[in-house]
Parts: sequence; C-alpha cells; structure tokens
Amino acid sequence: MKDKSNSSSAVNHFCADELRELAEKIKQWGRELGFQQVGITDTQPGEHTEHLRRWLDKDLHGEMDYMADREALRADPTALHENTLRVISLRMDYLPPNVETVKLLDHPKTAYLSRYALGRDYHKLIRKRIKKLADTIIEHTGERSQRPFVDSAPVLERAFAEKAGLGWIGKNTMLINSSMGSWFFLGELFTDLPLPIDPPQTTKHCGSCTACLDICPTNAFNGPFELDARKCISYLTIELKGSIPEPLRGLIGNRVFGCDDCQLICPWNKFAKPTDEKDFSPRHGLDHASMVDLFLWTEEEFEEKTQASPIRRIGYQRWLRNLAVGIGNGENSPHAINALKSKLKQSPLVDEHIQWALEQLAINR
Ligand code: B12
Repeated sequence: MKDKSNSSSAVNHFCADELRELAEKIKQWGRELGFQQVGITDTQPGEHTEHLRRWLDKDLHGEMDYMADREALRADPTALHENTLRVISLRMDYLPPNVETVKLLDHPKTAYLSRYALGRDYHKLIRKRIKKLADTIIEHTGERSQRPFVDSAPVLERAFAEKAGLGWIGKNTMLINSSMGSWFFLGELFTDLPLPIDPPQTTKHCGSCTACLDICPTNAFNGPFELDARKCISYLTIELKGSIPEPLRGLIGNRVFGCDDCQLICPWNKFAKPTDEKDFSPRHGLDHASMVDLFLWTEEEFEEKTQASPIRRIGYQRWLRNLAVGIGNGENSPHAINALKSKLKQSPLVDEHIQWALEQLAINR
C-alpha cells in the first residue's frame, strides 16, 4: 500500500478504508514489538497545557528546569516534529515476575529501588522498538515524516495516552489501565499519517478512593492530580542534584532510588501482570540487596553494575547520598556505622548525609 506520490509532504493518498486497515496493522506490529497496548490520537493535549502551566507557576517542578524550558513544545507536538498529524501512544509493561514489593518497604537493612529500575534502561529499549515500528510503517507506506519519543522528550505522554484510550490519569497522576494498573512505561511515535483516531478514555475510575494521596510517605500530593514534585521521593532520589531537605530524610525510609508507594497501594494494581521482557528482570540482586552492600560499592563497581541501567543517571555521589539516608533510617549496627565512616571525605554532599545518618543511628541506638 505504497503512498502513490511517495513524498512525505503529500500525506493523504490513502482512502479511509486503507487508513483504518493500516491503523489495525500498526497496532498488531506494536504488539509484536512487545507493546501491550497501542492507541492513536490527534496532536491536541487540551486542558493538560493549563494544568502544566499552573503546576509550573507553583514551582512544583522544583529543579526540573527541562519541564519549564520546553513548555511550548509540550503544548504543541507539531512544533516538536513538523508535519505531525497523529500521536501513536504505546504501553510497555515492566513489573518483573516474583519480585518483593510492599514487604520490602521501610526494611531496616534491605534497599528498596523502584521496580522500574531493577533491570536495563527502558529508554533505549522502547526507543529502539518504536523506531522499528516506524521503519515497518515506511516499508508499507513509503517515505514518512515520523519520530519516536520516550520519557525525556517534551511530550505530555500521559495526556496523549489517556486521549488515545490507554487508561485514565489517576489522582496520583499515574496513567492507570483497568486491566493492568500502572506498572508500565509509555512511548510515542509522531507520524504524518492521517490515521483514524481511537476513542479517548473519558472516565476516571478512582471514585472516592484516596489511598495513593494518603499513603505518600512525604505527603507530596497537594490534592488529587497535583503532585508537589519537590517532596516526591522519586524526585528527591533521582532528579534532585543537591542536599535532600533534612525534614524529609527520615520519611524516605529505605527508598534509595525512586518510589512506588502511590502505585503499590493503588487497588487497580492488584490486576497488574508481570512482564516477560527479559530486559526488565532484576540485575545484581538489586531487588533484595542490603543498603550497606550497595553503599560499599566502589565507584568502579557502580560504573560497571549500572551500565545500561536507569540508575547510572544519578552518578556515584548521589547514589551514596541516597544510601547514606537509607542506612541512617535503618538498623543501628557496627557494620552500618563502619560502612558510613569508610565513605567520609568523598564529597561535601555525601559527607553531609553520612554525618546525618551517624547522628540518626546514635539517636536510635
Ligand atoms: C517530570 C516527571 C516526573 C517527576 C514529576 C512527576 C509528575 N507527576 O509530574 C517525578 C521525578 C516526581 C516523577 C516520578 C515518577 N515517574 Co515520572 N515522569 C515525568 C515526565 C518526564 C513528565 C511528567 C509531566 O508532564 N509532568 C507535568 C505535570 C503537570 O503533570 P502531572 O503531575 O502528571 O499532572 C497532570 C495530571 O494531573 C493531569 N490531570 C489529569 N486530570 C486532571 C484533573 C485535574 C483537576 C487536574 C488539576 C489535573 C489533571 O494534568 C496534568 C498534566 O497532564 C514523564 C514523561 C513525559 N514526558 O510525560 C515521566 C512519567 C510520567 N514518569 C513515569 C514513572 C514510571 C514515574 C515513577 C513511577 C518512577 C518511580 N517509581 O519513581 C514516579 C511516579 C510519581 C508520580 N506519582 O507521578 C512514567 C509513568 C507511566 C504511567 N503509568 O503513568 C512516565 C510517563 C515516563 C514513561 N515514559 O514511562 N516523574
């Protein structure tokens, strides 16, 4: 079904039936590439640009300047990629089978790393797969104007996923799917193909439930649908470059990289199905590692063991910062105290959090 004119600018030489057939094929190709759900929508993020503007006005994005810098691109996909007529939104589940979750929270010795970060980095995998989908579309339609995106691009991913029918945005701001919960990543393919649009998810199924808002260890939700990222443990352990505000350190518990609490408590996640995507399987025993053992990694070990992992992004100093806080919230033992002392003189940032941890352990003797 080659585009008879074969030039990306002339995008509509397909009749409605051909486009409908193509849309079904694209969803099939997406599933064959490991995406559990594929939806198609237009390029209008609608009310979400106002929600974003209000969120930025309240500085709820903290140090995430990238959320403000490219606000205009987030509001208009055609400004991000010319000729874009449709956003193809794709869901990839990531919860590894047989990993502990709730039981690990606030454990005095064992580290809790958010379940999305136990295996290989999803950005590379998802971008590669969406690129493959784009190439398959070109094989069938001729040259196209298309571009894959995942996470770090200025795209309101959850807004488009909700509009493409993949689920609804819950009170914890996660996209939730009634048959899968929220344990999945999102990605997009911007395309110049005028494909038929799928019906949006218009109903939210949170009802009167506020479990996610109530369970948040740092009380980071100002209310339904509004997260103060500056208080979110995921932000504090991943995005924040400097010192973790002291009043929040004790609330972090053993959550040393990201946080899943507002997902773990969500009743819709009882329907979550484990992924068979090998890349997301835990590596280096990260799903049940002791905080002291992880803290004692040398910089070389950190570099080696976090290769192609989402963890690599925070760097060794922030890794030690997070673990010092976790150990400070944990069990007082000569082993923990010696480990903390062994990493002094790393950097002012790490020293500050080690000193805090030693004080906590002394207090909680
Ligand atoms: C910045 C960011 C963060 C920040 C801020 C989170 C946030 N809520 O904005 C931090 C670092 C805290 C973070 C944490 C996490 N993140 Co994050 N993050 C992003 C990123 C890059 C941008 C999100 C964004 O646009 N925020 C802007 C604000 C304004 O949006 P918002 O808070 O979601 O608010 C929206 C809703 O409230 C919505 N809304 C809907 N209905 C209503 C009704 C009303 C009345 C109102 C007011 C608003 C409203 O309007 C707002 C705009 O859409 C996206 C990738 C992307 N490009 O989209 C990934 C992304 C959202 N993150 C993701 C994940 C997995 C996580 C973590 C689970 C990781 C972890 N385990 O630590 C946590 C979850 C924390 C949480 N509850 O959100 C996934 C989510 C997948 C899913 N199922 O939803 C994404 C999509 C990445 C990906 N490609 O898979 N993240």
